[in-house]
Amino acid sequence: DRLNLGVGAYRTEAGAPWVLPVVREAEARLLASGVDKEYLPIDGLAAFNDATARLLLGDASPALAGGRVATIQGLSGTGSLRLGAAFIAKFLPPGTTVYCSDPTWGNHFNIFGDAGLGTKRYRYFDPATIGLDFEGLMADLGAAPPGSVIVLHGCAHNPTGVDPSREQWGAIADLCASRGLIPFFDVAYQGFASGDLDADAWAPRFFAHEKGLELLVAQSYSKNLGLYGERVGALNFVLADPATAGRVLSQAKRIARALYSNPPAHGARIVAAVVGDPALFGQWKVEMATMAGRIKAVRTRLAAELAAAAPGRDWGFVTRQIGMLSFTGLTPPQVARMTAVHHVYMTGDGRISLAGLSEAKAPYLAAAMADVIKEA
Ligand code: IK2
Repeated sequence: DRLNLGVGAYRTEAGAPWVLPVVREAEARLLASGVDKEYLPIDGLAAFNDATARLLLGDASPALAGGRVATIQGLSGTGSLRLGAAFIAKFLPPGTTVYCSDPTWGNHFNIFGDAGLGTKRYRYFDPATIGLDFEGLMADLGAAPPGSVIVLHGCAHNPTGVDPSREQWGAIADLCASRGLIPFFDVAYQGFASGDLDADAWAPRFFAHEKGLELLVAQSYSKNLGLYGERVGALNFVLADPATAGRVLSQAKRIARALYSNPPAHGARIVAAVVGDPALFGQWKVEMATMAGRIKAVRTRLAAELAAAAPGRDWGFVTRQIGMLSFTGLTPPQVARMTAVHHVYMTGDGRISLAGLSEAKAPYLAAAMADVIKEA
């Protein structure tokens, strides 16, 4: 009955990793076409960069039409964030601080810290409601010095699964505009969170198009296309004018040249093949919706099982949260008991990956959670 809910990677209902059939098909086509193993250009595969920027900003993006976007292929989400961090460290004024949500994906602090940048936290999660501490967030960002960089999770916040509402996003965007803060979106779950590529890119599109903000966006294809080990992603800069976009791309390439010379080709070719072919693109959307749908079904089942096993508590947060991760609100001693007694493995902060759970095992997890809550 033991459960590994620590790893943030998709698993099937049977608990196995899943190579998307659309990826297998794209790879078969690539192999048949006899692609070579030559280096890519420093900024990556042109067809990939075009596809990834359009996926992010939409086909009708005024920023893309205006030539105001600089896109460089990166080493998945992590490497794209790291490239952006290096750019900030090199070109923004010394002492520029990067604000990350409290809590955030732990690697954010490594990424920005290793680039030599100072980091601070802004309030995000309210343990009392297992929801967003919106007032704390606005107060902390409102106190950030102008020119600070604000890391925002585009959708499916890791680790909490708690996202701002569209109205709240609007207020955050207005604050960034009025205070001169620079948004840096981390988009690691586009299409994987809700099953809809456009819905999951709403926030960065809104900031860029409706509010006219300059911003950075790191993208990852680890989750939505299941390309974890291929390391495919991108860093996008949305800028005020095409001349700036040209200069920024040129400087980003200089940084990439020194860090890793040029990015890996295989995963980028898969993305370009899938997005560039209407049939494969349609198939990807179906397969993405399958993953998102399974996780939603697991959430629904777990919430029902928890309500039955521990009826004294409000378990509504399980279905309110989005994406594959859920902050359970379990304390460190409760997490320790989950592992020691029930063999349920999760991160020490009480985060579980619902991708590692099946509907069949939801009753076991609910019973274990009910037990540790009772004990504490
Ligand atoms: N940014 C965020 C917010 C992420 O969640 C991830 C992926 N994290 O992996 C899941 C986990 O927490 O166990 C990334 C960036 C980086 O993804 P990539 O694998 O594309 O570098």
